[in-house]
Amino acid sequence: MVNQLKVETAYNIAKERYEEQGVDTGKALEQLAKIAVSLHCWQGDDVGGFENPDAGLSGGIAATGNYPGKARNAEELRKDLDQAFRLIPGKHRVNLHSIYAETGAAKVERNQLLPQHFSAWKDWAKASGLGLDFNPTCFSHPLAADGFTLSHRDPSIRQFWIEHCIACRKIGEYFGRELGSACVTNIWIPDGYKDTPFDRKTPRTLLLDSLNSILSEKIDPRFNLDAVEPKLFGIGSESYVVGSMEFYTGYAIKNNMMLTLDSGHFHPTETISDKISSILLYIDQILLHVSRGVRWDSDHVVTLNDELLSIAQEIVRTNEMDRIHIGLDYFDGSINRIAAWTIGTRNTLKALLFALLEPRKLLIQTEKDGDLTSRLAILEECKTLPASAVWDYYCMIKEVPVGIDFMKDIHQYEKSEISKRSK
Ligand code: RNT
Ligand code: ZN
Repeated sequence: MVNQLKVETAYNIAKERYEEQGVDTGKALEQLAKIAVSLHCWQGDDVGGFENPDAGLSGGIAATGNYPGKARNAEELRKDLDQAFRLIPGKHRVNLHSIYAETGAAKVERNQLLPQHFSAWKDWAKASGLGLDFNPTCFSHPLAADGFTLSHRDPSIRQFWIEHCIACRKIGEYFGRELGSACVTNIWIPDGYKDTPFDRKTPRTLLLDSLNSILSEKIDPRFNLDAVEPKLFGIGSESYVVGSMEFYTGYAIKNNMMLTLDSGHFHPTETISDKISSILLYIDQILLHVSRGVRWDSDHVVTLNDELLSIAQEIVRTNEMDRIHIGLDYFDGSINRIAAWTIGTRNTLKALLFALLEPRKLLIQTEKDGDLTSRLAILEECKTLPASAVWDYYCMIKEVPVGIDFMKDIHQYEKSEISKRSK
């Protein structure tokens, strides 16, 4: 166990160091406590869902690894999320996909899904004080088998997915109304071609049409907020993705809705951090899917790397925290899945804290004065200020494990719960 007195002593020294820079660590912690991160339920079972345990994952995304003991049903998944939340400081949200419906013994088609199929999730969220977010699942389904959904050339297949997305918006509305916190319902589709298409325009025209049908019914934004998520390429859609960045940016601006920026969805050297300040000039709110791309995969566990720090800095420096929704989106089946949630979420919060500890006033003034030498010097010094002491203290006061101690709880849970699950 980490010694509490040591954590406090280190914090007090750090507090003084930050004060010298004009930074109030107490205020930074207050601000951090207000930020909710939406944990993606799908890390808990490798994007499997409960519709059909034997159906594979499709849509150009892949979860690899066979770490034992993944959640086999909603109860286990909620139990695992509860465990992760015991290790993550603050109050957060959970992001669900439609394949996590609980339909009992009945087979319910995706276009027939109703709020009642998510009432257990809602009850659980309510009891734990969590907000919920939602996603239509336009993949891992026979009608998505050829790689097209909302932009399919067959009108009946397109209609099925339109109806699915409409059903999902209503479920989002139900979550928002029941939980008193707007649900973000995010549409991502895998549609695209492996090889160079001749006609890039037709599928985009069809997608535009489908989105118009899905969104034609207005829903109170206090309950449901709609988002669309672009992507550059997927596995099997390397040459062309219908829902590209330009397509959805245009759509979101024109239709006054949210744009989702997934950090794994761009060219390997292209970052989402630099997009935030521009997009916020034209779009009211954005949803982030914080992830980590590695070569062709867009969904590795989030680590405390330069891009995560830059994303957090942009969220804080733009001073638009209320307009930026932060969600996570990665899936790793090769490690303990609760640890994957915990590590990625703690990293995201840590990065936000580091950004909140920047000497904002000083840097704004320095930049205004045109003193670019000092700006560089200050930014570099900031990197090694004792932010970790502030983080440890935050974990302590939020009553979650300090430092690597969280792994003890993970090992314990592994023994008492996960190891007992058979395949
Ligand atoms: C896929 C998108 C999408 C999915 C989830 C499961 O590249 O990022 O957000 O990861 O919907
Ligand atoms: Zn995503």
